[in-house]
Amino acid sequence: MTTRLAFDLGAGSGRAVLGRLGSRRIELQEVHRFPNQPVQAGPRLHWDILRLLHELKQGLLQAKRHAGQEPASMAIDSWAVDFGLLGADGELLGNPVHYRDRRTDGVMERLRERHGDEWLFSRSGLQFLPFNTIYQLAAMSEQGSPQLKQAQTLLMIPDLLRYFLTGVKRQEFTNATTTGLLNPQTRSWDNELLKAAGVPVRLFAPLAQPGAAAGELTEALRGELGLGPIEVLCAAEHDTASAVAAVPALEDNFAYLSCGTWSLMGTEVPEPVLSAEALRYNFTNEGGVEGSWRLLKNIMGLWILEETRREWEREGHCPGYAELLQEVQALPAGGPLIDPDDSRFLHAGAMTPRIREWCRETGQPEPRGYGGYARCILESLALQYRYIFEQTEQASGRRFSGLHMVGGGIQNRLLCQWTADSLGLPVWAGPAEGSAIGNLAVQWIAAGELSGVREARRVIRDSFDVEQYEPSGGTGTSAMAAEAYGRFLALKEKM
Ligand code: LRH
Repeated sequence: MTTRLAFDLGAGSGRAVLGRLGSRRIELQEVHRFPNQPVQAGPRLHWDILRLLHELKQGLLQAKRHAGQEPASMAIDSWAVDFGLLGADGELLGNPVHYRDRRTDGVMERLRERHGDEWLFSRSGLQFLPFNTIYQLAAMSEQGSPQLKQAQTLLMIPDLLRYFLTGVKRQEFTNATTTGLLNPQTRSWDNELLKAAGVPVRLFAPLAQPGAAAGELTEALRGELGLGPIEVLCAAEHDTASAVAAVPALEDNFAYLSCGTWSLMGTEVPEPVLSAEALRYNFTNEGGVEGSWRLLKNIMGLWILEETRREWEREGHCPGYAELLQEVQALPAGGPLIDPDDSRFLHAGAMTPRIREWCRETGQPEPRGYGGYARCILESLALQYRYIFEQTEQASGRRFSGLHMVGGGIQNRLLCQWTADSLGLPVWAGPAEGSAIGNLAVQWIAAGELSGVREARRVIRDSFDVEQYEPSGGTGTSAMAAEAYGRFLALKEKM
């Protein structure tokens, strides 16, 4: 049985996962886990890219130690939209900047004004999010960035880390579809969009598909780590693309929610949906495995709770997760709600003042105590899931009989239950390691050990527990869930 290695990097942590594929069964072994801590340096919020490279090296060593030999292949997936720029000599010109940095403030608005939403959306198929790569690059261009002037190659985060390991520069397709610079109809970089953003065309090369070969570990690195050769592949390098490839759905028409720092909700479609409705709802089209597209929306996700907990930690006390959820459950329904997708919740920093502000502006009482804030955030998320679920049905012209949830966020069982209650439909939760499994699945498909995504999903379904949550009180939304949703919509209207 061969072992293969997935590196899955999230906005808060990363992991190295060994995968073994037996007779129609997958076994996973997490061999290394590490924090991914952004660093504020002067005015800029950065990713600590060299630390991440260091952790990848540790992961490679741990993989060999656990498997007793080098894995047959490895691939990397990570969060989308961020990148590094290389100079003519192949050196990294600057430390990659975090998508939550404020350098893009106002940039998207200016581009939308200048070119119009219809034009931008019809060419890129992407939802308007201020941190999309196109706006990050436009910000650099507007500011006359010397780095951008010097740059010869742009590499997205997994491309860049893979380049550090192999010396091979390849831009991978699924992550490229999150930039806002790719045309989903031609499936390649769009020169008009590049021109509109003031981005040099020379930074972009033909794209590599998920599963494509991307070199081997360099000899220097093998010497440094004492490792033999390891084949390096492109995964579906956007973590959401990997996560959705691992949704254990057996039907073609299904709704998913990839639940982590972000909540990504949508459905898989054979062609990008560039309709007026998709634009009005601000949906996105992101490229997936085997030519599929994800019609989806970013929902602010567990980020608000994670950031609130960091705020409490800075203040000296934060209840543990289990304790916090107990407090949440002890509180009565009918407490204050927020719109989790209000842009004020996007940036890092203290969240509770922003939550209080939102409550004040909408005439609601402030949340009280740790449990009050956590309840407000989680209940609002579950309600926003229903809101976007209904929009997904409308934008895709489909009806769904339930929702597949994957990703680390499903460990929050209360959120899964409230999502089922809010939708009035079953939720199928699992697996939690969606992105790492999808990353491995692409490697198995590339090696001919699985025939394609359809088979991969079947094997994933046979290998991992999927927990079913039924709406409390039976199918259909309960009176309580309906009341909360009505109140939620009325509050959104006010803003
Ligand atoms: C989730 C994710 C999401 C992007 C965001 C930047 O990790 O990749 O799909 O929109 O990070």
